[in-house]
Amino acid sequence: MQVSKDKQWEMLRTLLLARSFEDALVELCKVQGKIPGMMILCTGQEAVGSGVCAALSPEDVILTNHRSHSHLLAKGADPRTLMAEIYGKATGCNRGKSGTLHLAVPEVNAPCTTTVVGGGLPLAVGFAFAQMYRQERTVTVCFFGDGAADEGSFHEALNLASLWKLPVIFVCENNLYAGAQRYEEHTRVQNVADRAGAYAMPGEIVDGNDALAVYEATRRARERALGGLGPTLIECKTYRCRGHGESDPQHYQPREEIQMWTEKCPLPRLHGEMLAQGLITPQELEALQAEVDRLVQDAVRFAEESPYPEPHEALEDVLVAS
Ligand SMILES: Cc1ncc(C[n+]2csc(CCOP(=O)(O)OP(=O)(O)O)c2C)c(N)n1
Repeated sequence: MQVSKDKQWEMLRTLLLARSFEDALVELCKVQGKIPGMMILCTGQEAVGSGVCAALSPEDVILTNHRSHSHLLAKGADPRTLMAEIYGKATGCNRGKSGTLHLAVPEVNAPCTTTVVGGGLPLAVGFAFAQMYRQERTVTVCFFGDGAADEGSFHEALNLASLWKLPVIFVCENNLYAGAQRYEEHTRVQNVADRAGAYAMPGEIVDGNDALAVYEATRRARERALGGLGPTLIECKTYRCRGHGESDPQHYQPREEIQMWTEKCPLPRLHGEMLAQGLITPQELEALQAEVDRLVQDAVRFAEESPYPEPHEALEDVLVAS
């Protein structure tokens, strides 16, 4: 099916925005030293967030992991409050308490980021159960890595979602590495999608650097879920072009491998196809790039000019168990 011009523009915009946002983060944390703590980026993997979120409605829920920036931006998170949060500022989407690793943007139905590897999967089952119970016409998407597919939570979540035919889409971003471990070092199962059969659900493999393919697979899985047929597992084959985090020198990733995947970058892939089909002109592409760069610069300015939280706010909005 031909993906509409508007959808392709939407995906291109979120791809460019995510890349520009994270390029700014590299500069801010590695060069300028302005952002402390761990910085985990999705450079090269942006087509997964863009393609998936373009197939969702605003009411659909996403649960994401430590590599969340492109998922959240593609779901519609405000770059200003996201950037301010990453700076730890009071104007951030979580008032400076989450930083980059625990971002939550409930206003776009991205209620939490969990950095517990595999932790999002059972939560997604719970959200999808609530959607079904309330008879909503919405779905839940769970983004997770190939490493998470080896956690017990993955298997429990898929089993229950299948048993109860829940409206959930499991999106595995197989970027070939889990930390410093290559895919073959943590499982003998060739494809994560092969595991879907064990839970009587479809398992689809898509080129994770092709936003259009990811969009189409998600659209089909969403229709299936809304039709009461239950969950789908989508494995997006992609690559982690940077280290696990920005302090990781990537000694274990062969240079030629990084180079090969850099050449498969999802951004030129989409705009190359759009240019070839006459869906965008070179001038429009330049203007779109300038627009997202302006948004990111504005977000950085907003974050820098914002105050840090006051010490007395430390115990506000936190759960205190007694
Ligand atoms: C339960 C748990 N075990 C270990 C870790 C440490 N850890 C953080 S990220 C990561 C690798 C995760 O790999 P993957 O799921 O493939 O996601 P990717 O980082 O490749 O996006 C590990 C082991 C953790 N956060 N949680």
